[in-house]
Amino acid sequence: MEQTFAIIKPDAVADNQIGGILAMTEAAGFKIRAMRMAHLTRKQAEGFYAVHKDRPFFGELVEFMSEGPCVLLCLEREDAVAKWREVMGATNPANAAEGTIRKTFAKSMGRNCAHGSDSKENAAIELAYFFAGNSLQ
Ligand code: IDP
Ligand code: MG
Repeated sequence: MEQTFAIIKPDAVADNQIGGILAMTEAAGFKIRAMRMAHLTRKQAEGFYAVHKDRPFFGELVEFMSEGPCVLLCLEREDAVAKWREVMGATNPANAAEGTIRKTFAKSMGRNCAHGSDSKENAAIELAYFFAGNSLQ
């Protein structure tokens, strides 16, 4: 069974959308294998999104991801990485398909309510970044 890493981002937590997003997650066949709330420091957000450090939106992204608490998740199902990207929808909610999490809850390209790993390799790296030593993995 495959695992992926997901975040319910600070915009969705602030807007009381944790339950709605988790309901859609479970309805899509994911098992929640690990979950905790965290208020990321700027350093943690910078480290997590280091791949984007040269992009023009990096400062805004780090600011957003550390503005309030988020929910960190280890999700499991068959084909979890690709399936979570599908259930989450496109980065820009304006382009996300009907019924996806981002279409349902996200407000903008930047404040887009959820994160999902983009490959199995990155899922392993991201899970280790936030759930190192967790026995549920
Ligand atoms: P993804 O989250 O769908 O994988 P990425 O391209 O990896 O999208 O971008 C990471 C995050 O950076 C996005 O989820 C979004 O929060 C933010 N982001 C991406 N592009 C922009 C942009 O053009 N303006 C502002 N924020 C952006
Ligand atoms: Mg990405």
